[in-house]
Amino acid sequence: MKFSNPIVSGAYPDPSICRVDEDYYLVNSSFGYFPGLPIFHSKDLVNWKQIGYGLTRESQVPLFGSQGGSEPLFSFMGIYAPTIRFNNGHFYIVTTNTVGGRNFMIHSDKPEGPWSEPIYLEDWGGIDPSLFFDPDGKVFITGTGGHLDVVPGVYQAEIDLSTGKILTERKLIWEGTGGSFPEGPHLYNIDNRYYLVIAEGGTEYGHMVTVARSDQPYGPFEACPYNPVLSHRSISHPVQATGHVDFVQAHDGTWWTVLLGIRPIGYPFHHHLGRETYLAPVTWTEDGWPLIGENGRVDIEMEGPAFFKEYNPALSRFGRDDFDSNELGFQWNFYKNPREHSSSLTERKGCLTLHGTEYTLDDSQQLAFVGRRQQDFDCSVSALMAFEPELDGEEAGLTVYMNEKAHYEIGVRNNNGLKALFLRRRIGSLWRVEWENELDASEVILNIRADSLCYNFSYSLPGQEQISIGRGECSYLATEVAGGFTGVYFGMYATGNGKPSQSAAYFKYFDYWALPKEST
Ligand code: 6LW
Repeated sequence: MKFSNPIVSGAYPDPSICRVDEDYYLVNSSFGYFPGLPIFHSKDLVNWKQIGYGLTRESQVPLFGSQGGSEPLFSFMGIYAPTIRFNNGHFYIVTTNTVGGRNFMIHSDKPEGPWSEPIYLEDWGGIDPSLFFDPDGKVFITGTGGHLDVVPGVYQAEIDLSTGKILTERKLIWEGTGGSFPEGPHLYNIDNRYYLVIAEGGTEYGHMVTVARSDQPYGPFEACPYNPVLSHRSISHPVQATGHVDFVQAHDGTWWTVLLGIRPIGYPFHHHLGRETYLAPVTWTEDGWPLIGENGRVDIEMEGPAFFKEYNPALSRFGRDDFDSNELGFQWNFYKNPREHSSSLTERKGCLTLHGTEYTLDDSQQLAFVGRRQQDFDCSVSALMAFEPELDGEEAGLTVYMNEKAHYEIGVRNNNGLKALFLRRRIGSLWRVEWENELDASEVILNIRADSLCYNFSYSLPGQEQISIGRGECSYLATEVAGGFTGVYFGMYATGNGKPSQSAAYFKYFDYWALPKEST
């Protein structure tokens, strides 16, 4: 049966996968969002349900801190490219927190968590760490990049799993085939040979996957004659930038890979939903090399595994959250570790309450923000908000948030004593309130309707019709313009604009619906 890519849409890049009998587990990068490391479960490689997060406590993942240096964008920092593996009854994830620049490992016996405190790898720099359990009992860490590396390439050493101690010299095992940024490596032992699978060309339009193999875990590695075994560079295809794979052998013996890809629009290409997770078959040549997809191409529609029978409608990502539960669903993220008491589901029953901190959406800091990824080009978002901003500067609303330098808001604020509804856009150093009007109502419904080109903003007072107040182009929030590694989030936020807010914002519901293409 055919399935549709991406299998996990929206900003879920750098996928890593493992299998335990007939259960599959997937993890993605999470950058500056909290909780970190979303973990998904599947029985058929196509239907994925989020079951938890690897990083749920600030002690595991400090994401705030001083920006330092002349870094132009801070929000792309945080949790990068994890690897998940299962060995001997235990799950392991190894990853990098680029805020602080350290690699670490967490473990758990239950993939849904809770996961352990981080075990920091004191002598292991760079990014994209991976674990490999050798049949002879040794455990290897493989990774890339980092200021310690004179030569860009894939580095490897033995590691003590319980302490994180690096036991042997860090050795360069492969430089790749000459593409930029050899990264995202994973080592596998397949039919008694060691296969090293990496990404090259950077995570943009030159992205590709190359393979090498050896009889020994440290090489010498022989490059696959069919490299790159995956790349969409320079081809006309709705999916671009494919790469960063992780292989899995399914319980029926077939081979599959997860990978990241983007769905760009316009010309020149730009994409704003971030890098998403795709699935593709892996087949083996007679001379023992893996090929990905159809001749190195991965399509939107592909033939699924034989054990994929149907889509599970219960996994729909659409609907209303009326905040009746005492815990946020897995779709929700904070931006950075949330400040204590900045959000609550119990303070006013049936509402998400936000208390603005001093930070604004222009600061890559602990602002009061609860958001979810945009996962569909054509979609609508609405939230009913009750907010009485008593002091000048206090504001709350809905944001279409790419990063601290690229975001659009529809919100309510106290502007010199006047309660006003506004639409504001920030694009790089350009910043403008596009529309503002006095609001004489205690509750307002804020609406965003997206298509692949524009966000349309409107509001309504309960029981009244929608009033359109303006629009903002998707292209200015695209990665190609805004930078970074993430994708657009729809967020509820509050801020005191330089001082903690005295007035709470109450969100009574939040809707997220996909729209049919024609209706936008
Ligand atoms: C990740 C690197 C990459 O560490 O982008 O696509 C970086 N590849 O492997 C951040 O996602």
